[in-house]
Amino acid sequence: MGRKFNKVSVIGLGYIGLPTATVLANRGVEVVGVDINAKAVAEINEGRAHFHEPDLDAMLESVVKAGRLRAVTTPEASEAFLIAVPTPVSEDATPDLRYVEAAAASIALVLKAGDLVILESTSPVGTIELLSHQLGIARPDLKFPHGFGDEADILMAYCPERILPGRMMTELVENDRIIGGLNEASVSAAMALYRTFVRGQLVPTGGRTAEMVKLVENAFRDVNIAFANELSKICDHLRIDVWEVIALANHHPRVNILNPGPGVGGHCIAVDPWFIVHSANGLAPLIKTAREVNDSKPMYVVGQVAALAHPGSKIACLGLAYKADTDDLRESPAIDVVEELALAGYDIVAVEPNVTELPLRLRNKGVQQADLEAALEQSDVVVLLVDHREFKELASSSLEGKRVYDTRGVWPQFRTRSHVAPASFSIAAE
Ligand code: SAJ
Repeated sequence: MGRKFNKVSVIGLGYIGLPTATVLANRGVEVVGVDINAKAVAEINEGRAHFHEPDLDAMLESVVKAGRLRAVTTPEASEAFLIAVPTPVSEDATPDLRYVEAAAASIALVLKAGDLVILESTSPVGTIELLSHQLGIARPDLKFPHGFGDEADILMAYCPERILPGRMMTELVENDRIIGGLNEASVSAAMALYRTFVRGQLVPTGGRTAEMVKLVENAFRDVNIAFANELSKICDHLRIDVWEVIALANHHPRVNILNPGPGVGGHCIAVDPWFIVHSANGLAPLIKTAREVNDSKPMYVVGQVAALAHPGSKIACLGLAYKADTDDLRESPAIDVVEELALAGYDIVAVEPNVTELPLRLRNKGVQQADLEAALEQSDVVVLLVDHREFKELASSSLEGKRVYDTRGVWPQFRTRSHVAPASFSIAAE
């Protein structure tokens, strides 16, 4: 069975920490959630999440009501500390570890022999060892794994989260987890903690390997999406329907190409590959190029829309979120496209059914917000940026007479349909 944890603190109550704290509490553990955001803490203590995630609210309300989860702004003594804070990337693509370091500094004061410290945040290789050093300096009275190995009295592990926004409450329980300990005792303690709520397999390894595995998973997806985005440009040039090409190629038993879109957003896939590039000393040209291909896609979309529009066109931009059926606008390529079109002087109306107010950077550029029907009525050009359910279900008659650019391939009637080469195309062309 392994060790039993009665009280666990989760440091960082964001997109990963809050669902994890909730699921742990739902398994009967006393959970203390810690966050520096007092407003989020207050909302959580009323049983409400400060962001939308399917099925989170009901479970959160029940564990808060039952007194098994409470949120605070300062850490208190616990048996385990699970750190799930943001690890952004700076302007120059270097990892920014300030939140992880601040979280470690805040728990240092309440640590005691026998405690388990787990880092879940996506981090550059070497971060969990760095934390061990940092904590060792803050608490010279305790033995940490970097200096004492199996003799350490604080246990430390890196256990990356890998849940998909929109499916978090299911994936938290069902997904396999990588458990990367700094010594054997850390691995077995972390395995015991995750076993309280994970039904998937728990796979033990070392801390550095676990850190690399997490980065590799997201870099793999980024490279695959970059491949699809590059294909979409090539197919536009050759006037072939890229979605048909991909669907047909995927009939091959060993081919599985992802989907092109307006670019890659969110706080993970658009960020994490840079951690590899930064640490790879020039050995990651493919991963770096994939990032650049995906980052350049919004401007390509702007160019394609400009080719469809006239100088006075009113353009309806459908969707601002970073992906379908979410209200999450972080690093959204759709917002970049809308902003650039507004800067180019077009009259833009944006439709985002999942948010009530446009981001400031769009309001400042004169972008208007409307519901779907009103936006379509006013516009002569329609750009689909996010494959939200509402847009996929739109009747084709609503788009009659419009010039349409669909970045997600959800409206088959607007895909390229050419069985012959365009007049401008020659086999010898570059
Ligand atoms: N996208 C495409 N084409 C696709 C798939 C995605 O353009 O075929 C775009 C999306 O529209 C979005 C971006 O990529 O802008 C990322 O979306 P996503 O659904 O691929 O991933 P995230 O960022 O929501 O979550 C990822 C997941 N990682 C992997 O699937 C390897 C998730 O499991 C991780 O837990 C999460 O990153 C994370 O936190 O690291």
